[in-house]
Amino acid sequence: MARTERTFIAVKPDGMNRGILGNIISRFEAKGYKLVGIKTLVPSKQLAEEHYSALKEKPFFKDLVDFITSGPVCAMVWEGEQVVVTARKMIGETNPLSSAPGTIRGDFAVDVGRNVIHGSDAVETAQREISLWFEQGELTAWEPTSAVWIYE
Ligand code: IDP
Repeated sequence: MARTERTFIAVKPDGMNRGILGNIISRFEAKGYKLVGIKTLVPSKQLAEEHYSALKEKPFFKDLVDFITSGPVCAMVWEGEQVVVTARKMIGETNPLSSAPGTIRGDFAVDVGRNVIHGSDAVETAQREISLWFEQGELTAWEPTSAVWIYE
């Protein structure tokens, strides 16, 4: 069922250090999505390189891996109808200066290398990223009492 679609969201070290994790979580909660996994960690180089493996030929790959491993990341899994594409809309464009006000990057970031948040770009990518960052036992299946007020 589409309502059980899941996406992987990570608040990067810049977002953590700037104290905007709560604001970001609030946006996904207020939208009506369900948090099914959350943890903080400083990612290993191996995890970061695997996560961004599609970008390994890019000139900014080393800086990206150095940055994402430089401090805490809050890794999350959010669930709900069309959550992958909707989260990307809520996040904004890769370049924060191209991101509309009201989006997370539009509201909180300037530089592409400090764009505060990651969100999976497709359902298949989300599945790969979730299994990379989380063990099965770290995810919680639950039904919020608010579900009847969010889904018809
Ligand atoms: P996305 O995060 O919007 O999905 P991707 O193209 O997958 O964008 O790139 C992953 C991350 O790599 C971006 O969020 C950004 O932090 C960084 N990045 C992308 N393009 C550039 C660039 O041109 N210069 C520096 N960093 C970049």
